[in-house]
Amino acid sequence: MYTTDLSGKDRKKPAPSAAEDPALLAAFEARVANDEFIEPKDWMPEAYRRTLVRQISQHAHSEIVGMLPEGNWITRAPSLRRKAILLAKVQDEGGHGLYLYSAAETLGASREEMIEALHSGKAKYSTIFNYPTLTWADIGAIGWLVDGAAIMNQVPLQRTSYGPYARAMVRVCKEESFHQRQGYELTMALCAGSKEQKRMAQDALNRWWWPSLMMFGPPDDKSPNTEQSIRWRIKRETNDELRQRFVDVTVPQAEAIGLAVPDPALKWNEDCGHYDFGKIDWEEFYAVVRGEGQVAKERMQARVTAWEDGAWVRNAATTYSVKRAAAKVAAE
Ligand code: FAQ
Repeated sequence: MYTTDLSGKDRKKPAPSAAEDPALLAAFEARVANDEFIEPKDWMPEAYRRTLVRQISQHAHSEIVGMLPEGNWITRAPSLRRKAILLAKVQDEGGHGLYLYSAAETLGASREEMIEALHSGKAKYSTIFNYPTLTWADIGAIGWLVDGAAIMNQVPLQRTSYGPYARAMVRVCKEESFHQRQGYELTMALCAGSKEQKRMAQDALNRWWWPSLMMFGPPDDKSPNTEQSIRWRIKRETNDELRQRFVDVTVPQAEAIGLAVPDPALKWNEDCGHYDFGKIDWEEFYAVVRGEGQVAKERMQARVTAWEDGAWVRNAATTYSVKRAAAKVAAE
């Protein structure tokens, strides 16, 4: 039920519409090739618009669902300092979701439609948020690895071809880079602590490493959207390129604090100047995408409950804004 189906049924493949004017299409492609931003009122191919709505709304859902694994630890943070940091971080993720929903709305998608697609299981969100946070060290691992992977993927998106998405990414990346550092700092503190704390940090790295590599999406030769998205400069780099960069940056960070990356095949390759790494379990990735993640049901139940419990707030805000507008008109 809570699936993010990859089977292809009901899938709207981006394909140029026969009705599209070749001159408009050529002008659009020239602007993209020239690295100009496409803005909401500009003409764009329908498949470009659909691809963006898909990617931006999935991204927004990931930010919102992504509040849950860490939100789970706010009441159990070990100090007031850590609690304040975690509260601020989780709130930032909520803010990212809101910018992203707004960016998708500029393409004609309604907020209700997007939320309904998430709650019904039609829309995807990142696989990473279907894993449980078992110990306090997981909060460090999420900041360090999950935010770290998110930044690696999102820095190039500051130059994505759709203006509102690119501009949202500028602020998101600034905040994500703080998140990454707080996660690494938390993990460093555990590694410099007792034996048991260091063991917890290692255990968290063991559990979050491979799912973090999966965040970048399927390998390039199995990624149906990459080629067209690169052509339209929606994506600026491929899934495999970004994944490799993440491994190259993160392995030395683990070594610096005395943690071992859980991959026996990991080896620096002098010839190409990158780390070689072991095989990713793509069966696990596709199973999580299908909705079989360890805590997928709990995640979606929590979102649906939050949406239903928050109905009165949305109603009150709407009623208040209608009243204010009416009072303004009456006063004019
Ligand atoms: N999970 O052809 P591709 C965060 C889907 S934000 C689930 O390669 P594409 C912040 C994909 O949608 C994390 N589904 O697709 C935070 C596609 O679906 P389709 C989210 C996945 O779009 C931190 C199908 O597989 N970031 O963490 C995943 O070209 C801490 C085929 O794949 C973004 O969304 C996955 N991991 O490339 C919050 C960034 N990977 O066509 C709280 C923006 C792929 O069946 C705490 N998105 N799929 O509908 C992107 O850059 C791209 O959409 C990719 C996928 C790279 C994720």
